[in-house]
Amino acid sequence: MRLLFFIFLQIYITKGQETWETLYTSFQSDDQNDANGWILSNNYNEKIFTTCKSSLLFGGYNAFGTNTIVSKQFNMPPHYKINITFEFWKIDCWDTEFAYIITEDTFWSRSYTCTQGEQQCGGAVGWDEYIQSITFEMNHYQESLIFIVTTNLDGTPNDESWGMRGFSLSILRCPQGCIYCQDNNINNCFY
Ligand SMILES: [Ca+2]
Ligand SMILES: [Ca+2]
Repeated sequence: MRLLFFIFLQIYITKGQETWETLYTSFQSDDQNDANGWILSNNYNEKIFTTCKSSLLFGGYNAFGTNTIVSKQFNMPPHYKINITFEFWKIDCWDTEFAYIITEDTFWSRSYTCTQGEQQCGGAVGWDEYIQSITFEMNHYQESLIFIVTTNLDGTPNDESWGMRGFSLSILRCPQGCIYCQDNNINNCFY
């Protein structure tokens, strides 16, 4: 029994501690400077932010819709895992169209309908808003990371639109001094 305990202890020490570190956040408060560094194409009515109920959204009603693409590139310190969390807001009358989120090799999609969620903003009851919490956690080692959000909507932005809020990017860093790693074992480190 005692031997087993020491074996487990040894494994634990060798593995080291994994502590998530938040590298970047945006759209968590009402600071409109948070759009800096994001690349935005085909937004509507020159709108970048809108208010939905009491939340300020990046995009939203009459702002992000058909053909809107948002993306951001991140320069990354040496790391081996990433975690991205944010809220995708489906706004108004989607006709089972899809939201697409692309992060490196990961492709996420989900379709939404007109009445999904609850009335919060934009068109009235029956054209409802659905808040989807999304988390991606994946192995990632490269020095840069690209994150893209778009949809296949085809209507006007006062009929079907979207926004996002609460973006956060966290990493597990390589051991100190390491410039490339695929885990946190110092013996596997490249200097
Ligand atoms: Ca609505
Ligand atoms: Ca449509």
